[in-house]
Amino acid sequence: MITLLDYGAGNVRSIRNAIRKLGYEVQDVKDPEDILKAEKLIFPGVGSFGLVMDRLARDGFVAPLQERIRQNRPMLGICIALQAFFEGSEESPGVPGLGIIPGMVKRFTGPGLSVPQIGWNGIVLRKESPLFTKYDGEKLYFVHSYRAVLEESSREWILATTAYGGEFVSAIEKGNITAFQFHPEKSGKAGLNILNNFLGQRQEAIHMTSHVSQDICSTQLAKRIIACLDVRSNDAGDLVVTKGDQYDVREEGEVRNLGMPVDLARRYYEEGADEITFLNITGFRDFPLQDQPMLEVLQRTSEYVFVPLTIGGGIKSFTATDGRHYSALDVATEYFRSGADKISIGSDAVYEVEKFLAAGRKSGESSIEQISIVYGAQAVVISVDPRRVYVMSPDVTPHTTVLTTLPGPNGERYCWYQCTVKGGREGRDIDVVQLVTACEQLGAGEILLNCIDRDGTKSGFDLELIRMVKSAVSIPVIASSGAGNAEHFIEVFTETGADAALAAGIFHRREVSIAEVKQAVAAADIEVR
Ligand code: 1PR
Repeated sequence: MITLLDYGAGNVRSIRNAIRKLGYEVQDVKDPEDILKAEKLIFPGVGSFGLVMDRLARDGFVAPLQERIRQNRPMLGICIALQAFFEGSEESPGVPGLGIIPGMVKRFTGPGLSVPQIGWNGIVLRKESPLFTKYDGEKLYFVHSYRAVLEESSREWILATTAYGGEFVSAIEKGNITAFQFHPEKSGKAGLNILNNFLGQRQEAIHMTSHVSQDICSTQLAKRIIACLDVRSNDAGDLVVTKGDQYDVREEGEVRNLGMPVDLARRYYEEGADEITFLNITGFRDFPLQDQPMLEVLQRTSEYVFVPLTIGGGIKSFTATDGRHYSALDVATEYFRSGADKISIGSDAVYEVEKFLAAGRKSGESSIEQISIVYGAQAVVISVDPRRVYVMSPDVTPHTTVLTTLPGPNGERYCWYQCTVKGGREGRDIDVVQLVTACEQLGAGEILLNCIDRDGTKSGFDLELIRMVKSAVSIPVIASSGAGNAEHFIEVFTETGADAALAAGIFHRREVSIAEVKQAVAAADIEVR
């Protein structure tokens, strides 16, 4: 029996599912004494440092956690839980951590560094640990903007380090107490093995790993390959994966049906997808919390898929038919509790940025701000649906233009990228640079950059668009729309610096497999998992 400290933040369904998949029962901490009584305790951490510490303090969990650590009783912390061992974090000034390890957690900084770090990176083990039995050096999934820095005072705790804009502490361990900055429950089979070692570990039977290294840390964050599933109800009312050309998903009146969402997500997980994204493409006109099938898709997928899941479509505030009001945060919370690691906001982000630009200041009430404050920037993706608007000269528009190698229908050599809402149905007077820079200021952690002109065309990613957005923000950018073959992925990584590349059609139609894409990208000397 494993005891889980669920203090009500973020996606703890995935860790529950991972524990169950490995054959163990899970019980929850109900009151502070349970923390000391538990045989094995898992302390997951999702959200911001301040929020996690406030909730622990509110529920009276801080002292029992400190006591359990002092007693050296088996415990595994994940992500923010590792950071909570320190005295505090730059993320939440003035909020005390557990204070077990001296020092402060600091934000990633560095020229050209995408922050948050999102994706698969390696670890270098600095000492032996029973939790890394059978660990073969695989990359593991990280998602964070703050990290524990290496300091002499924390040396006895350091179990592993990772390089990202310098070396940071990616795992700590002392006796029976361990914590990871990465998410084992989201790190595929490698992560499940590590978790299994903790769950099955008996103190008298410790087999040490043989991978300890004293070398300088030289791990590298991989470029991610993401499979995207556009989901909607077909005319028979079934939730299906669909895909169109330039956002038109119908063929002779019928919605194209490319498979069932849970089955396809499982297939992509098995084939090595680094993440899975679901976009509920008609979410903008539905009441998302009444869309039970979509929540079920997420819940069922998270039983089988142990890489990050993003869900988008319909994340906005709304008033239900019974008059009850739901905020965008309420909607996002429901998705996180159903197994999502990140939510993606499309139309609502455009409306919020229009308000932000008109007011000239943050309101604190936008969906982006509210979700980011509670769940952290890394959980908030902005899905952008731009289309090209051609102009003869940059002077004729207030929008940021590019000199394009693909002139417009009348020979126009410049274009700007107009943001759209409602699945590309309506264009707004806002360009992609305005949108992404404002979203970054409001607290978004990642950009999912589609392109209506390229979507479904298999003609390659819009490199001009991606370069423009990549140079405008410091948060990670996922290139999307237009992948037609493996070379397109090499091209987008070498020519734009995109952090990840997403595709739909070629994977659904089995034209190119995820494994083939990864082999080709790796052969071009680009780091992949
Ligand atoms: O506005 O917050 O409700 O979110 C709606 C979401 O649904 C947005 O993320 C929007 O991009 C998406 N969406 C809406 N309508 C469509 C459509 O196709 N009719 N899909 C749509 C957009 C983009 C990707 C696609 C890639 C790769 N599709 O999902 O999978 O472009 O495609 P490809 O590799 O085949 O070229 P809200």
